[in-house]
Amino acid sequence: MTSTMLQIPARPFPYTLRPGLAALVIIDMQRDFIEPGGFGASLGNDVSRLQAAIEPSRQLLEAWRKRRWPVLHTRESHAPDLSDCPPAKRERGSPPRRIGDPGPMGRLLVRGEPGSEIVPALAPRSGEWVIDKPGKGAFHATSMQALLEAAGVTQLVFAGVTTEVCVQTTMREANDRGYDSLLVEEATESYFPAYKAATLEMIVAQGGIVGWTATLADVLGAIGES
Ligand code: TIU
Repeated sequence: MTSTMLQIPARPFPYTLRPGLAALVIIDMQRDFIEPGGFGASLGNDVSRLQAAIEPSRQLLEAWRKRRWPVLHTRESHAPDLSDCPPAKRERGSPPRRIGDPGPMGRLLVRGEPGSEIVPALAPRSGEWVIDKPGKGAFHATSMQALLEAAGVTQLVFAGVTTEVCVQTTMREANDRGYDSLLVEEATESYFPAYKAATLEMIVAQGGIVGWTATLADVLGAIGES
């Protein structure tokens, strides 16, 4: 860990990254959202769009790992008995398969099932935090805040899916808890391009009301990764 601060060109203004105190938070890069036959597909989405976020997220992950900076992965998932899944979440709408129903990757959004796993390119390694979360926000009903506080993490750099659902919800939760949050543009994706674009704008509006956005090249360049 070093105390030298790094300036990342960002919107709405440069982001000052404190090496070692900024965790990379990769939201829900699970097969259930990215591959056919999972939860995202059951909601009627074209899941192929989300694959674009894998390689940029992998480059961030590699950069953080190389520097031994903290990394946190999240998985939206439920206990096998669905005791942590509010009926309102399971019963909403009329999807062909609901949370907990069997599919080609096992039971949808259930912990331990193949679909719940993070895609192989981003698989967590030992020493990295993995948070299973029942909600869209990663702070809700998890140990995330306690874990970050215990480690002295004060900043969060975000990647993952989907931009306007779990990523934005978690960034807003983080903002209210005092974390400076930066979203890396190419490392996040949505099933709806317009919603991704709108979310990036919402984050930086009003002087960074939620946080910052930056390009992958600007983040990697600022931390010395060519
Ligand atoms: N449906 C959708 O866009 N997202 C989710 O349900 N969860 C996450 O964003 N991870």
